[in-house]
Amino acid sequence: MKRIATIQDISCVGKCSLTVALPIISAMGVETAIIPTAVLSTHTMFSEFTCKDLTDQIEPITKHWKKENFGFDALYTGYLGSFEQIDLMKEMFEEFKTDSNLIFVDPAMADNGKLYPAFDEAFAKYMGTLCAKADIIVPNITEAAFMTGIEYKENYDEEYVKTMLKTLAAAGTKICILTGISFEEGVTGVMGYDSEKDEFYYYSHKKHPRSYHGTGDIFSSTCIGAMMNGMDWKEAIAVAADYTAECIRVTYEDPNGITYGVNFEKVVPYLLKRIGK
Ligand code: PXL
Repeated sequence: MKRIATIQDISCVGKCSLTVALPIISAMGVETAIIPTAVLSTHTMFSEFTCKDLTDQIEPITKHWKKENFGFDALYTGYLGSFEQIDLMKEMFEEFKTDSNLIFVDPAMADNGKLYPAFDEAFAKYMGTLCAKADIIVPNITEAAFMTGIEYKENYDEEYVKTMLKTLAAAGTKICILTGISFEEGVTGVMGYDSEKDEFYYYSHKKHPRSYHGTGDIFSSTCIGAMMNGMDWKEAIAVAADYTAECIRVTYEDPNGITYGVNFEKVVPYLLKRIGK
């Protein structure tokens, strides 16, 4: 059985970060070790929330893991709360990187042209230095714009997206994936770039008329889960995009649906079928 470690916060209500990563990746048949970086009452898009920072637990946990000789087929970081946590992730990558495992970074920090409430531009740039150390990254256009310094645009063409991907890759990442890429009305998708092969790949699907919080985390978790199931990055982003879109569809079609996240739980059977389980 494959084993990964994912490092991100627990938002107790909010269906994002660890509360989606753990169930989704586990359901895909992959052992999922976690390091909670903070415990919040909800994600930060609510008007108020509590937050207990757990930065001081990260090093003791990784030290113990090292002592036990634990190894991981992938390390996956999501929402991180501070420069110090980014530095600790860099150290963790050094400690746990092998010739065959995968470092996967989702720089979860912004969307729709804006940084999440807890962050500023300096933090976004610093997250870029963590992305540079990853094998695969999955920013949206907003996050990529903040990290590269390329102007954020709502309307763009293929050239803009390809330039963004090449700029991200030039910083050091092998495979860069941009999420939420739409070139036409009613259609959205993801575009990836493999810098070693100098190869682009775009996967698109119907765009649903609503967006929800936490879907980036669902995409990332599914993507790493699919890769741990032997899929290459192109197959993995297609599965992840389809599952995320299904999660959105069932949520807005639910007359009593919540608004702060998606009903990803309902669509787990679809996901397992999609990966042949
Ligand atoms: O889904 C990203 C995310 C994760 N964790 C926390 C968040 C957010 C987005 O706002 O606030 C705490």
